[in-house]
Formats: sequence, structure tokens, C-alpha cells
Amino acid sequence: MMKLYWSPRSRSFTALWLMEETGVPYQRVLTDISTGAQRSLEFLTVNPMGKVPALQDGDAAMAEAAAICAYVAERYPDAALAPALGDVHRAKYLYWLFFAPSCIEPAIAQLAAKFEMNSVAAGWGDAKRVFDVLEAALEDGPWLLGETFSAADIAIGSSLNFAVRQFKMISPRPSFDRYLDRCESRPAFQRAALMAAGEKM
Ligand SMILES: N[C@@H](CCC(=O)N[C@@H](CS)C(=O)NCC(=O)O)C(=O)O
Repeated sequence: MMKLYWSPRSRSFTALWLMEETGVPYQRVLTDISTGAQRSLEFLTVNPMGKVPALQDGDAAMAEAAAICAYVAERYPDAALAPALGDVHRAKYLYWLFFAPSCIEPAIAQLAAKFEMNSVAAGWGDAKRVFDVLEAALEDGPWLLGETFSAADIAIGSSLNFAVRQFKMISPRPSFDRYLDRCESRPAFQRAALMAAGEKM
């Protein structure tokens, strides 16, 4: 059984939502970052970065929320969270999976720290461009790949929920609201949100 190392009120939400979507039993290992548990020697062997979420699957250990999404989606194909190799949707699936850590994360950091960078040199351009591109992609829906929900929606939906609804770092936009409402209506999202809030541990 996979072990998910997680902490309440953290980016662990992405991995909790993912595991709940699979429907496969998994073990949650509370690694409360408010107590410094992420710096224990035991946890550092799982993720030397000392950050949650992290995942242990037998002898394999890994971290990084988007990478966990990719790994688990491929490990449990019956959950249908990733287009199969050769499927035309696979290109967009990988694009959005990487867009979350590569573009949304630095855009959020830029907004929080209020720093300016040359947008030609910055890999994410700038925060406005990131959220404008995402807004256009979410216009049609219901999901990033059209009718098919995928692990890319878990990576993007979690980041967007964090930026728009939890921390109100960017103004709501109609397509963001419709998309986040759809994410929130999923039972797996709701179970993960309860756990991430520390209400069901
Ligand atoms: N790039 C990582 C970021 C994970 C991350 O920053 N986790 C924070 C909580 S939201 C953490 O574990 N902080 C504890 C620490 O740095 O000591 C990912 O996407 O999974």
C-alpha cells in the first residue's frame, strides 16, 4: 500500500485529492510541518527537501505534487486519470501537469513577493500572462482536456484554488469560478479538503 506523507493546510492537498480520486486504499502518514516533523531523519530519507507531500511506494520514494500526480495516475490506470500513451490528449495532459509547478507556482511567488523580472527571461513570463492563458484554456471546459477529467485538473485545480479562493492572491474570473466550482463538487475533492483542513486525520 502506498504511503502518503502529508501535513494539514499545505500543498499536501493536491496529493490527498489525487489519492481520493483513485479509490485505491493508501496510508496517510501525518508529517505535521508546524511541529518540524518534516526535518526528521526518517522523513528526509523519503524527501531530502524536507517538504510535503511525499510518497513511498514499496522501495520507491518521491515528492513534488505534480510528479506524484503523474506517478500515481500511471500506477493506477483503472482510475483513468491520464490519457494512455499514444492518445492525442497526452500532449495537453503533460503540458498542464507541468504548467502548475513551472508557471503557476512562480507566478504566485511573484505576486506574493511583489518582484519584477524581465518577462522574456522568466520561464513563466509574468503572472498576468500565466493567468490569462489559464483563463482562456478554462473557457470551454468542463475540464482541461475537454470532457475527460485527469490528474492535470488535480494539479491545476489545486494551485488555482490556492491562489484564487484560499489566499485570494488573484481576482476571481468567471471561467476560474466555474472550473473551481466543478472541482469542488467532486466527492474526492471534498474528502481531501476536510482532511487538509485537519478535520479528519
Ligand atoms: N515543490 C513542492 C513544494 C512543497 C512545499 O513547499 N511544501 C511545504 C508546505 S505547502 C512544506 O512542506 N514546507 C515545509 C518546510 O519547508 O519546512 C511541491 O510542489 O510539492
